[in-house]
Amino acid sequence: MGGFLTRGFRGKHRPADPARIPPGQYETHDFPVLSAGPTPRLRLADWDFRLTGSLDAERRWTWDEFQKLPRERFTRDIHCVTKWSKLDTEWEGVSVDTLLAGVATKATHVVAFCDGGYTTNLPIEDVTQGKAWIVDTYGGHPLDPEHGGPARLLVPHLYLWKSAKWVRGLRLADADEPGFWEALGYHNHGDPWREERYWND
Ligand SMILES: Nc1nc2c(c(=O)[nH]1)N[C@H]1C(S)=C(S)[C@@H](COP(=O)(O)O)O[C@H]1N2
Ligand SMILES: [Mo]
Repeated sequence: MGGFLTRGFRGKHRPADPARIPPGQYETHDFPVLSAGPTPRLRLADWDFRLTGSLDAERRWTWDEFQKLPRERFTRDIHCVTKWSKLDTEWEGVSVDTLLAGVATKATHVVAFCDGGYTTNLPIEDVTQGKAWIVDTYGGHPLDPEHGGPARLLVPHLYLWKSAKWVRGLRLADADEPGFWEALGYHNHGDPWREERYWND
């Protein structure tokens, strides 16, 4: 009986700190899958990551080259526009800052492009200075294909539709242009703390 009484305090699911849940969101301990199409599958030998568009010269990393880049492990809260938030998710990957190091560009925006054709647009300030990564590891394991494996963009300070799954590169752009969901009515920016969910928010 003593165990029963103390279980609530020992349980692995602590109650959410309300200060960490953005307006209109609820906490979930699941990791829902939201994909606009089928999960693409490709061999790692066929994977590469590219920087294209408005820059001095295109950059390309094969999977093996990508694995040798400096990596970061970090824990962040993530927020989906469908209203779930998940706290303390653990990731590992390469900072977009690392990929852009030494690149000469006047780009103001990037468009992430993916296997399967999904795109999403972001101002360059939202993917630099420690705000975005190309991740291939979640919770200490290779990223599940349903969640974007082998690699996805992760931009945890914006709604999760900006975190493009199966990402294959970033196109540097001198002007903003809407990506897949942005063209269909999602907010162009997507800050969960400002509830930037849809066009008129
Ligand atoms: N390539 C690609 N990336 C994508 C999507 C998609 O359909 N295709 N869905 C986006 C949306 S709307 C959300 S909410 C998150 C969901 O990520 P999850 O399935 O890992 O929870 O992925 C985003 N990235
Ligand atoms: Mo979404």
